[in-house]
Amino acid sequence: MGYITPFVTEIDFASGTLSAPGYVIQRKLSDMASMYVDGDEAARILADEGDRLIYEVQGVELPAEEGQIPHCTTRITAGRIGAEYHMTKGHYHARREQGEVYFGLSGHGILVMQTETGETSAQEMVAGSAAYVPPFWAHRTVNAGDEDFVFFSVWEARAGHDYGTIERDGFRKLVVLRDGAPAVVDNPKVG
Ligand code: M6P
Ligand code: ZN
Repeated sequence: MGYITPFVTEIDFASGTLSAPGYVIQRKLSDMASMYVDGDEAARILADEGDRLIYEVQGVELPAEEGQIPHCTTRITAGRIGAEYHMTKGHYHARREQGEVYFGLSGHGILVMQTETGETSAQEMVAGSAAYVPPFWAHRTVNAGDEDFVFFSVWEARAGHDYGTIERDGFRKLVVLRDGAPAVVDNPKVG
């Protein structure tokens, strides 16, 4: 195993900014337009308003080896694509038996999860919420508020990200604005 000396990272809860990020990933609408149920509205926004930042991940860089514990923040901007709130791409772990922990730092989110056998779950997250993503559950976070939603994540280094299964199958549940409030509804495009 790689030898790592101890370190501390300072985190700004409002923005998710790390004092010394090992990497920063930005996902824009153009990176994930096809994941929103209203593809026409995603295309209209890209054409009329230009690209927009959906979320940013800042993490510490660690070797992808057994025993290492990667951790990062994610900041999802406020906004919607049609009725659907800004969200992450979402993924299964390549190693399905690996779980993950999320901790809310600021704002209001909904953690949407599902299994390959058809179970679904949607959990509210605010500052101070510790959410458990059990093994075998795909996970996507959604900003259900009107300010940035920021959370901290911790997982095992060999879990790996499987995006392809979600890109192919989608999530069964969407988070949309309905009657003036966020609502978790069935995805009409997933049977
Ligand atoms: C959380 C963790 C990360 C993940 C990030 C963004 O912070 O689960 O591993 O990268 O959310 O989600 P995604 O990778 O699905 O875009
Ligand atoms: Zn994960």
